[in-house]
Order: sequence, then C-alpha cells, then structure tokens
Amino acid sequence: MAASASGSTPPPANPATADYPVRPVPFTAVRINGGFWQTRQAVNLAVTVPYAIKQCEDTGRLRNFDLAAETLRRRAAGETSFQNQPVTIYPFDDSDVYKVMEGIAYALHVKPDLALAARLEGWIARVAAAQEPDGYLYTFRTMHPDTPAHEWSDPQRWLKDPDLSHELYNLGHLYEAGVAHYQATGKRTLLDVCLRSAELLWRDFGDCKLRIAPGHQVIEMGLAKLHRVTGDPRWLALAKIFLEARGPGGPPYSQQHLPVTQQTAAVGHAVRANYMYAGMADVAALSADAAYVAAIGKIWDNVAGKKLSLTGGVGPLQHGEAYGADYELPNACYNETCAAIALMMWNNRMFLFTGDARYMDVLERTCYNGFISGVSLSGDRFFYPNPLVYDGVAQNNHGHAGRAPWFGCACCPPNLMRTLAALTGYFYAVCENSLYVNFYAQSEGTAEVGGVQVKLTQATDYPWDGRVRLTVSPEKPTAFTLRLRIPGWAQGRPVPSDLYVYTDEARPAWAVRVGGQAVTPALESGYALLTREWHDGDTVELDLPMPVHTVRGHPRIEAVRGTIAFERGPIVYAIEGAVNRTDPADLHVTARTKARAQRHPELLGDVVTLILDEIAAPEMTRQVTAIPYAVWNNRGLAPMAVWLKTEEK
Ligand code: FUB
Ligand code: ZN
Repeated sequence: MAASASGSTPPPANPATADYPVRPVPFTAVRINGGFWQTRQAVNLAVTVPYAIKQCEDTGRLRNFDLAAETLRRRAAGETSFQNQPVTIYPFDDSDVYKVMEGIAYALHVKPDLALAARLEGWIARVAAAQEPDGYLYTFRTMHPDTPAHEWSDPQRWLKDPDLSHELYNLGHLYEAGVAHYQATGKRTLLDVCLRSAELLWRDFGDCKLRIAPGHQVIEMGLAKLHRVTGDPRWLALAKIFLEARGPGGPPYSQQHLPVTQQTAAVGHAVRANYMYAGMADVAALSADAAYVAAIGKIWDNVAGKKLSLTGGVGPLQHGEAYGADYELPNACYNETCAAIALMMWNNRMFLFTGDARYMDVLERTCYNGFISGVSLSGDRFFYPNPLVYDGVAQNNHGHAGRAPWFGCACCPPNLMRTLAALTGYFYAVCENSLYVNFYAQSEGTAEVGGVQVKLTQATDYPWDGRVRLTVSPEKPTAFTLRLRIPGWAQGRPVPSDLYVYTDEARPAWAVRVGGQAVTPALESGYALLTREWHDGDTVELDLPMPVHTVRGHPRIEAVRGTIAFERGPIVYAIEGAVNRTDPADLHVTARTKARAQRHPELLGDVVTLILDEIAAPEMTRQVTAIPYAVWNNRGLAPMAVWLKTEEK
C-alpha cells in the first residue's frame, strides 16, 4: 500500500466488529472540566507534552530516524558502505518517539493545536523516511546495516528479538501511535507506515512461518488495534502467532517459560508481563478464545491476591524489573511506572470482558497512587520506580535522588503522558442496555446506549469528596440500566482479595438518590443498578462516604508485618519527612493515634491531608501530617514511608 503524503487516502474499509462484550465509551466523547484530573491533564498538555517532544529532539531520539534515512538514501545512490552510528543508547529508543506521537495525537483531541499538529506531521515524515523499502523499521539496524550497531541486535532481522533487540516492541508502539493518529486526524500518513511494516511481518511470520516469541510484548496490542481499525484478519492472526510462539522452556523473565494458556501466575519483567496479559485479552475478545480468558483470569487472581502493592503498583524487584514470589512485596520496591500503566490497561480489558467492577477497583487504586506518582505536579520531573519507602538520599530513581528530569531509558515519561492524555477512555462503558459509570470526576460526556445519545454530566470533587451529582440527559426518553460503580473501598474492602484489609470499624453506608429520592439499588458485580426510563436532565446523587481507614497487610507480606497504612477513598497516604521534621521510620502509630482529614487547597496542587494525632516519636508523642502518596517528593528530598510501625510488636 502506498504512503499518502497528503493524507488523502480513503479510510480503511471494514473496521472489525467482534470485540469485547462491554464497549468503552471513547475518550474523545468525555471532557474533564474541573477538579483533580483537569489540573493534571492541563499540566500534561501544557508542560509534559512539549517537554517530552523537546527531550525526544534534544536527546537524538528523533535524529536516529534521520540517520537511518540518510543511510538508505546514500546507499541507494551508490555509497554501498555508508553507515551511521546511533546517537542514543538503546535500540528501543524509537519507541519513545512513537509513544510521544501517540500522546500528541490524543492531546490534539483534548485541545486542538495547529502548530502541534504540523509538528507531528513533520515527525511522521521523518519516521516514514527511515522505513526500508520492504517495510522494515528499526533505526539502529537501518542506519548501520553491515554489522550490529548494538550488542542486542543480530546481523539478521528478528533473530534477537526473543532476547533484547526490541524490534517488535518498537513496532507495537508504532502501531498504537499510527492508529491514534489516524483516529485523531483522519490522516493515514502514519497508519500507512504501520501497514507497510505489518505487511512485512505477515510475509516473514505469516507466510514464511518464522516463529519467534517477542522478547518484549506490546506488538500484540498494537496488532489488535490495527485489526480493529482496518478489519484485516491478518493483523489479528499475527498477534495470535506471536502469543502462540511462547514457551515452553524459555526464560520466565519474558514470559517464555510456558505456553501462554498454561501460565497461571505473573512472573518476570512486569511491563512485558502486563502488556502480554492485556494483549491476550484483546486477542481473546477479537477471536473468542476461551483458553486465553481462563489463563489471564488465573494470573489476575495471582496478582490481586498476592502481588499487588497497596499503591496499585506491581513488579517490586529491581533485578529484572520483575514480579516477585507470592507475597514478596518489599517496601523498597521497584514498581515501574510503565508496569502500573500496563496493569491499568490489563484491568480495563478484564472489565470489558466481564463487566465486573473489581477490575476497575484495581485500576482506580493504581491510577490515583502508583501511576500518577510517576510525574511531578510541575509535569517535568519523573519517577521510574515508585517505592513505598525512601531514605531521603538514595539515588534509586535510575541514578537520581528524587524525581528526575528524564532518563537514559526513558520508557516511563512518554508512557505516562499518553495515558494521562486519554484517561477519559476509562470513564464509561456500554453493554447492550447498560451504561457503566467507572470513574467519578468533574466532567461531561456522551455515550450511545441502544442507539440513543445520552449526555452525562458529573459534578464532584472526587477523589477528595465522595459526593457525585450525575445528570443523565438522553436525547429522548430511554429505558436502560445505569450501573454506578460502588468502589470496593466504599464497601469495606481495599482490594478485591485478602491481601489488604481495613483494621478500623468505620463502615458508613453509601447512598444513592434519583431525582432527589433515596433509592436502594441492587448491587451486582460491584455496580449499583438503576433501571428506569431516563429523561432529559434526570439527576443521580451518589454519596460515597470517605472515612480515614487504617490498613493492614496480609500476614505473609513480611515487609509490612507490625505496620499500618492510612487511606481515604481511593487515596493511599504517605508520611514525608520534610514537613514532619522526622524520619517516618522513627514514628509509631499508637492505640491513641487519631486521624482526621483536612483540605488544603494551597498545598501540593490542592489535596486532602491526614492529620495524625498522638503518633509516638522518639521521646515524645506528636502530631504528623500525611500527604497523598502520589504527590511525595514535590517539595525536595526527604525520607518517606507509606507503612508506619505500630507500637504493639
Ligand atoms: O525494555 C524496554 C523498556 O525499558 C521496558 O518496558 C522497561 O521496563 C525498561 O526496561
Ligand atoms: Zn518505564
């Protein structure tokens, strides 16, 4: 298929129809217009997007594409031994450019910007110029074709992908960007690059039956998106080929130890793992493969029951950036930002399969804690690992103490940027005559239920206040079931397992009113069901009380024995040494400790803090202030802890 520089090629013909039973309301149909996520999204657009663009340009990530293009040009012109050297460290640096492009595409939807759109087209032209005539795209090899430019790649294409070449990983991110750009602009400039690349994959892996297991997953989700947007069954078949190529006998690090349908626990590199589970969900949804669903269901039970940090982070081991053994959840954990993002993707897909709120409960926990912790309030400083304890000095953030301006291995910042730009895609979903409300946030959106457009307006100060006023306005009176997620935390369960429990007795009841009248809806799979004929302007008021909870970990989590943590609503709290003039490691929660919530509009971008009275400190009892975990290290370096020792041993 020929590239279209003008972007005037007609749109793909047959978008795929078979898919998840529950369909997400696209992020483009929902707009955040106040509160917590508006602040974070505004900073993302105003600061993080241009910052990530500049980093890709200044660090040479984009230049690698020009160098590859130059090699192609000069060799085609007869300089047959011409080669360029990459100007960055890793062969997967191409993927950062693709993730930033995807984020820009989403950002253009949230806020149209002609200059940004033009800049993106300029980048696309540079990427397209680096693509070899047969569709191959991987700058480190193309610019330096005679011998490997990096020890991770082989003279032959694909052969080192099961190990570390990241050729297919880069393409997975390229495909996600190409689809996002096509959907944002209607232009095929990047999609055509993707399709030329996918045609090559089909020739090599489909027709020629080369079988290798991608060393770093994400190509599966990328191919599923290509399939969705084009309706071409080959892209789905390729995704399945790549999944079926895994195991037995390969390294657990990259989930190649067993065939995917025989895997029952989360192992190895957490980003690879979670991307694979999400990819399996996509392939299962698009091809009705029950064996995949059964496998990821068991793996999910293993993660939610034994491998999830309180902050919703996963992959605690620095060595291998990996999942640990059951209950191996150290506080000085790794919990890469990308692993949190991948976990959100996977949980969203589990929800779309089942319509069960527990997956959204995990997604929410990750989102408000171990995900958004990855970017500073200023939008230009980042965490790669997201530990639950910090000593105030360690250079544990890939060589930096505290939040870093960027990384040599820069997977996390652009991943965070693209996720935040499209966050509203998690808010609502539809299945037949049911409309699911998963996120509570000041916003307005439109969902289509049974062919009828339904406008949804939320007025709320969530996550600081659990009262939500939802106005439901169908374009004509329509009967359907509104499913309001009643978070596990509002039902006395921090997580959908026994991994963490609340130790306090506070269990205030949640309540719903429709048109001002109290109702007692049935609860099904974590949703309060409101079935009626809805009329323009109908109101639903949800009240999710937010007492301060104390949390204890499962006795088998060694690191948190004899400690407790504090939560309120979906927010996990941390004690930061700077304001409290002490190392949280020296503090003890006593039987007399009382916690109360206090709103601080002027602090840390507007937060609710917890005032903890009667905390035992060396030689005295005192008051300390806990802040939301996600905003720690926005005021300089200081020790931090989520889990505090209790007086009783
Ligand atoms: O290997 C590519 C990316 O770099 C991974 O997703 C991250 O964990 C980091 O290792
Ligand atoms: Zn990362």
